[in-house]
Amino acid sequence: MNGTMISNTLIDRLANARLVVAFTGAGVSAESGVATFRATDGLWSRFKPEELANVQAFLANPQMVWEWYQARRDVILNARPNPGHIAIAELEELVPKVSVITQNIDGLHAAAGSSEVIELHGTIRKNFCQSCGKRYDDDALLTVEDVQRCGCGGMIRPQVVWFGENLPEDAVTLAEERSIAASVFLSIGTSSVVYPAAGLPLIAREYGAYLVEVNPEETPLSHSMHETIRLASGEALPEIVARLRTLKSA
Ligand code: BV8
Ligand code: ZN
Repeated sequence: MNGTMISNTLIDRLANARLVVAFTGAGVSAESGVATFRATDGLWSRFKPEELANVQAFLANPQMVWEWYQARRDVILNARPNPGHIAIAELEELVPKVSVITQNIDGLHAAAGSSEVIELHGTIRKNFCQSCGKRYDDDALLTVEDVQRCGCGGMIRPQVVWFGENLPEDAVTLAEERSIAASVFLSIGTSSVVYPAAGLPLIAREYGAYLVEVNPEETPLSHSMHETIRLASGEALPEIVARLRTLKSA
């Protein structure tokens, strides 16, 4: 089932679902004004991941990497959940269990009211010391211009997963469990190129989930989907929730 149509099959599957996974990437936050990575106006269009989102870049140019994150924090800390985030949270009223597995670091799913949010790539709202691991959770750090030093002399960095770094083990374990148990797995707003996150939709499909892609553009996983919805998440998700609500109230 391809195209912009939202099928009755999907609505039926959701109506009978035990567990629905919403797997999200930067696209779900695009309508909140948060730039994606790989779209033409995306964050990576001016920079390359290897230049910024990795430890070597941070150690070589700590101030440049810190400033890049502060620029993103300025946007993210003023961003609001959009209708796509809100629809995912509302799904919890209609389905026994909803799990959000996100690659995003902006915290907008929690802000929208989703109760289970697995942050595979960390969060931009927290920091820690690159050398000793000490956590620095105070919000004051989210707006300081210059990279700060820990008492041990190490540099303080955002609590995000950089390229070449392992994902948080507990997050990966729970994300895999949810993907295996999913009745419906919605892959929303992700270019499906970064691993191991991009492997989750395939695990879900292997264990029998109905696999759906919500993305205006094709991705390398489009051909593995049972259904692709070529719409923005802020348009498709509220429509899916509205149709599910109608079916359940009939
Ligand atoms: C790991 C956090 C084990 C920081 C990010 C060689 C050496 C080392 C590693 C590798 C290697 N080759 C491959 C790897 C693995 C590597 C990887 O996958 N690389 C890719 C690029 C090939 N992965 C890793 O390194 C991971 N760690 O493997 O550890 C290990 C250890 C040592 C050595 C080897 C392996 C860590 C990956 C996490 C990196 N951190 N971000 C930060 O945010 O600053 S990744 C970054 O890209 C994002 O966090 C996001 O998670 C990821 C994917 O981006 P998307 O979210 O999909 O966003 P994107 O812009 O790409 O796409 C947006 C989509 O939305 C588009 O499709 C667009 O059409 C759509 N869209 C736009 N508008 C809308 C929309 N959809 C719906 N509605 C809309 N309105
Ligand atoms: Zn330290």
